[in-house]
Amino acid sequence: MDAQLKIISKYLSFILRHQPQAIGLQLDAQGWAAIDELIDKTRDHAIDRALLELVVETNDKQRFSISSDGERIRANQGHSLAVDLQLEAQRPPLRLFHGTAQRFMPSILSQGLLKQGRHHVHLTESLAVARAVGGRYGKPMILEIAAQAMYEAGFEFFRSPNNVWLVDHVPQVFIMQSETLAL
Ligand code: HQG
Repeated sequence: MDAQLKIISKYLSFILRHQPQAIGLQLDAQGWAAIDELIDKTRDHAIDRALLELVVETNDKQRFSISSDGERIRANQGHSLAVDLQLEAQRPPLRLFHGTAQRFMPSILSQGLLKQGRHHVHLTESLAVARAVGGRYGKPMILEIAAQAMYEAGFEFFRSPNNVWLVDHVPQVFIMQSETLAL
């Protein structure tokens, strides 16, 4: 991703996931912002419609969606704000991965995976993604989650449009810490 697009993506993540009020923007209950208003209120960053579309299209993790009428934009996941993305619960694959830092392990093994500041615990089908996510906070550790066993036990799983699996909490019993997955 081009450096300028990456800066704008990070800025949009901040606004659309966490603090729209920082620029006086209001999201609706499903997390959508009016594009014209967003462009107007981010004037200092000189984001026009074409640049916004480029950020959305080229984003490495497909973090944003534009509504089908082209008028609104929202983050696909990762919010700390209370928004209802209206995702449908669905059956997850047998296993999912979660990348974390090795230093969090004692706490994770006693409390399970908690959503911390976000809406959900984030899980992925991709080992490579889990490795990269875990590496953001320290020496990475990849956990294997018995997702379907959790589902059978009644936990609801959601999948964001950019393929992040979301769940409220992962109790310890469903977490497998494989030596071969420790990096
Ligand atoms: C850890 C990125 C101690 C958890 C990625 C993680 C992801 C615990 C951190 C998305 C814990 C929370 C989210 C416990 C969980 N004790 N630590 N009981 N339970 N943790 O950033 O999953 O680039 O809120 O392992 O791709 O790292 O932003 O969550 O290390 O999808 O689009 O607490 O962010 O996407 O950190 O990352 P985060 P995450 P974007």
